[in-house]
Amino acid sequence: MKLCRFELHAGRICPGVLVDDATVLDLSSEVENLTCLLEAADLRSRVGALIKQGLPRHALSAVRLLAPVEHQEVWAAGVTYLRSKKARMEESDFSATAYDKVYAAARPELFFKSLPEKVAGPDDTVGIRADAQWSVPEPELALVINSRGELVGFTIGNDMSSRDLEGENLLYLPQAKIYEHSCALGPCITVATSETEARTWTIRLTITRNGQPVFQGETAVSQIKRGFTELVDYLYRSQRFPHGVILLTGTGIVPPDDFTLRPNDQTAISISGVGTLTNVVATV
Ligand code: DO4
Ligand code: MG
Repeated sequence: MKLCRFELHAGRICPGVLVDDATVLDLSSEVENLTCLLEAADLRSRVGALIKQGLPRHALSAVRLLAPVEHQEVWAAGVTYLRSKKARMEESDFSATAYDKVYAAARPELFFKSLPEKVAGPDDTVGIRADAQWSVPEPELALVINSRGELVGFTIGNDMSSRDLEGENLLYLPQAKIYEHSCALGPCITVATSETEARTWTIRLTITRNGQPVFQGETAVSQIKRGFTELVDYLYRSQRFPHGVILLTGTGIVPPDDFTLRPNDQTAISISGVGTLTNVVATV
């Protein structure tokens, strides 16, 4: 079951279900927004019943998919894959041991990533900082969690990062991670799926320049070091999320050190079980 948000015509934003690759079911007459559904005690049966109701359907080509986030803050976990730890230790100097230590520590790295209204959706622009020289996308499985701390769905996240800023000094992490268009989510939220199932999924990244692929990488969700419940548990320690929260789970795909994104590059992140999130790069 894949939930989405879409714009039907200017300013009319609707919650929906992706029925297939070409059709979206319009839930707007029955449900106020996606958050109401994500908060439902019986999400699977609620969505199942809505699908059987004969609600209006639209061609996907006639609507614009939006980031599947409403009032949820977006957070991110870091250094959860060996690949991320190694790449970060290589790019940094005096802070290299911090990555080593956090990879092994009981407490994960968790950082604030984005306000919901700043998140880019499918086909929107993702940003590279004008004052950075080394920018990469970070393709990540994103957990969708409700206000009760229950993991209710999965989406795709892009944790855009300025590697030179982070590598120069770990205290620059907020600037390397949080700037205009630095976070993208979409195209939908897969619900009624277990962590066990999600751990069988593959994450793929393709970066295209002038129509040609310039980088392709792949990882398996099973390579993540930490359990999803463990990450959620730490995030909800001494903190409430009244609207729920989205948590990116870290990257396991890092392009080679001589690669940096350029304006007009296209990033396509695919996660089996969710779909593909495509964006175009621009300097911000
Ligand atoms: O430690 C800095 C950020 C790590 C991160 O974003 C990742 O591993 O995905
Ligand atoms: Mg990341």
